[in-house]
Amino acid sequence: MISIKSSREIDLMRQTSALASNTLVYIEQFIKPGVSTEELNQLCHDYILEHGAYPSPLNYNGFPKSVCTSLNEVICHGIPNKKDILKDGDILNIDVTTFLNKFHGDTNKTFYVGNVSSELQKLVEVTYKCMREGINTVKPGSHIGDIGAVIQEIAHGHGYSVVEEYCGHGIGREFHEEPQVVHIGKKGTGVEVKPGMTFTIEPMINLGKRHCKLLGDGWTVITKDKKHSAQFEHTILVTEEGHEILTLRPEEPVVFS
Ligand code: EYF
Ligand code: CO
Ligand code: CO
Repeated sequence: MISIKSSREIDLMRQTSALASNTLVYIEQFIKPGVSTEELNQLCHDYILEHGAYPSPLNYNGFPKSVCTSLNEVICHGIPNKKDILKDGDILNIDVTTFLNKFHGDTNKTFYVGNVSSELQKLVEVTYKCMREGINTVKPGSHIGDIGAVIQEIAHGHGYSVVEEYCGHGIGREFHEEPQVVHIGKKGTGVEVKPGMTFTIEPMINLGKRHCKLLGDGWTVITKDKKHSAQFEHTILVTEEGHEILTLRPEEPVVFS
């Protein structure tokens, strides 16, 4: 069942999503060579608690930390730890989900650590474009398959691959609700989009092949070929007119083309 949020529920979704977004803005100042992903996790954890919320990933299905930190060849669900020390040239995704007033808001961003090669900058820029063009398809009467179709076209057009095993998702009172938002697809297929739906779009784009490998810790997903992967994520509300990006940061354009 796909939940359609009431105007009161939408207001609560706006509040939790704004906090998730603000957490990414806050953490950026600390992302530099020499910092550990454990320190970044603690800073995010404290910030979220100070704002009256709970970090949704902590203890979710047994996940041990408050945010996911996915470095270089890590695709998603990287576990913050003391041994992962950022170095010049890394790319680091931080994925934040907040639980505030009984609603979840979910967003992530891939950050540059110091000076990043032009090859990796291109991967990150194209991944952002994939997410924004996927979001641009969303309006009443569009289909979930339209999102994946656009993402796939852009990524493949640049010689990149799209991860198929991990998806965007409905979000609200639950961290993960229906529908699944696959990042590949065909235009006009899948669930029809309706006002009041809230879901994430979170494409994971690989420099090399699409295949993944789950590490022995049971959480961390890496690229099988050990090449870099990038990701961006927003929580989206479907409106009568089109959509609203609930986790938009001040640095981002409202309209992207
Ligand atoms: C076998 C987790 C559970 N799952 C999803 C739990 O949607 C997310 N990010 O945008 C998302 C974030 C997290 C998450 C953080 C922890 N988990 C991970 C891997 C497997 C699993 O269940
Ligand atoms: Co997320
Ligand atoms: Co998500």
